[in-house]
Amino acid sequence: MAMRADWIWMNGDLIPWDQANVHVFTHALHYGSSVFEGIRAYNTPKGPAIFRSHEHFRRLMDSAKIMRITPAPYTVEELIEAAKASIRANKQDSCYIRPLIYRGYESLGVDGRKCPVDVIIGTVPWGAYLGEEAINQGVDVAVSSWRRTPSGVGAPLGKIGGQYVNSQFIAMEAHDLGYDEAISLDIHGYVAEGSGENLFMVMDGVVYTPPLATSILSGITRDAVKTIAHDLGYEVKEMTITREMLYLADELFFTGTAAEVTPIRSVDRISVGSGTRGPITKAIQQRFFDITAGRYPDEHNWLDYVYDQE
Ligand code: PPE
Repeated sequence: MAMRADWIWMNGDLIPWDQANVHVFTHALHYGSSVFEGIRAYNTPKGPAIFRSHEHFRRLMDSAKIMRITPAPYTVEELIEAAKASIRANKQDSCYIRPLIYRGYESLGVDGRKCPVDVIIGTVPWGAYLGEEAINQGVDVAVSSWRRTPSGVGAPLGKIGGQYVNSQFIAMEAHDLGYDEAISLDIHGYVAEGSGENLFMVMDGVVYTPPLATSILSGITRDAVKTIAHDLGYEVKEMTITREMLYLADELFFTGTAAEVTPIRSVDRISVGSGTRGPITKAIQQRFFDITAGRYPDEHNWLDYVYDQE
């Protein structure tokens, strides 16, 4: 069934889902001139809470700046309020929030800056990205034959619609070959990330993740997981990672808003460690899910409640 909700926020108003349409000459549809976010709101004992709302909407503004959609038509605070209004209107306990800023309908031509800037925020149900089972059992991945779009060709730090053609190549190839997902390498052959997730590696008790300069998105879950790993007493390092390190790693896992923390149990059909979820992955997952469920104290102020707290 199609992903949907009753109401969607569009250009300042909450409107019925089925009325949120665009013209087929919308610039973004032809040229990928859009920027977006993916954010989760979690069900907690104090009602739905948006995970790291400010960081996500600030990154949306950063993407807009890279895409030369300036000035942004709304502030971070206005967009957070709009997302909350949509969650309330849809009576959602938890959801996936998809803000999208895009060049609308005016005329063709690659430089779309004559086209209007339109903004939507949809809040929709979305379960485990790589399947419920994947959270416990892990996923089987391959190293993609597609390289990640490098900086200077694209702008990997921007979450820009058109750049997700590269992600689609990576994901489609992986699925056609019978894998759940793939790990892309950057243009130099160093490990970058998944099609829609950042990557972490555990080796001899140390937690590693590739640096921003390896053509990755600056993931907000990546940042949260670095903090959690540190809180749990693990050493966390950014390190350039090579393909064969993936084969020798004790543990590997993906992080992302949609993927949350998902273990990787094999790469190129080679088992990662014991071939099951590793203990450090499990501990990090547990803390992540405890915080987002409101079961563990929100020490880093990551939860933004949708309803006013007494
Ligand atoms: N890298 C890429 C390329 C990416 O798209 C995402 C998010 C991440 C890393 C992780 O970033 P963060 O969510 O801030 O931890 N991918 C979004 C889109 C998924 C989709 O299929 O759409 C997401 O997870 O919401």
